[in-house]
Amino acid sequence: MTSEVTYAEVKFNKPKSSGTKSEPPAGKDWSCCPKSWGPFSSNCYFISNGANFWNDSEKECLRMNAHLLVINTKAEQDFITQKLETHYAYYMGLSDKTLPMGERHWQWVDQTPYNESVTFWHGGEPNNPNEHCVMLNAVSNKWGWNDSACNERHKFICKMMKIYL
Ligand SMILES: [Ca+2]
Repeated sequence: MTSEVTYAEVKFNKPKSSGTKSEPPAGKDWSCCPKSWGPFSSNCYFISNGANFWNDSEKECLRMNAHLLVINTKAEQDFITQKLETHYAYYMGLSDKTLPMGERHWQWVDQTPYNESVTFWHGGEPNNPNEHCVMLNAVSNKWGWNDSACNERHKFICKMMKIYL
C-alpha cells in the first residue's frame, strides 16, 4: 500500500535565527510584499505616485501599516535610489527639531537611533535650520539627502517589514 505525502509531513529544517529586526523570524521560511511593493532584504518598499506634505506622507504610510522610508545601510539607499526618477524629490522618514542652542536633533519616524556614520547627506546639507523634513533628491545624477520644507508636496517612499508566512 502506498502512502500519500501530506502537507503536514513537509518539514523545513533551518537553523533558528536570532530574531533581530533585520533577520526573518525563526521558523519562518516564506515571505512576501504587498502588490506594488518591492522587496529588499527583510523589507518591502512602496514609491508613491502622488505627492503630499511630509506629515500626510507619513500618515499615508501608516495607513498601509508602514512608515516613511528609514535608511539603515548604504546597500538599502542604493537599492531604493535606482528605482527613483531623478527629476523628482522623495520625502523620507527623517525630520528634526532645532534645539535652543541651534543644535539639530534628527529623528527617524520608527525611533531608529540617528547614527551620523550612516547618513548620506549631499555636500553642504543639511544647510537650513528652518527646513525640518528630509528628502532624497538627485544632484548631478547623484542621490543624497537634503533638509527641506515640510509643507511642500513631494512623492514619498514607505517601508515595512516583509510579511512572513
Ligand atoms: Ca537643504
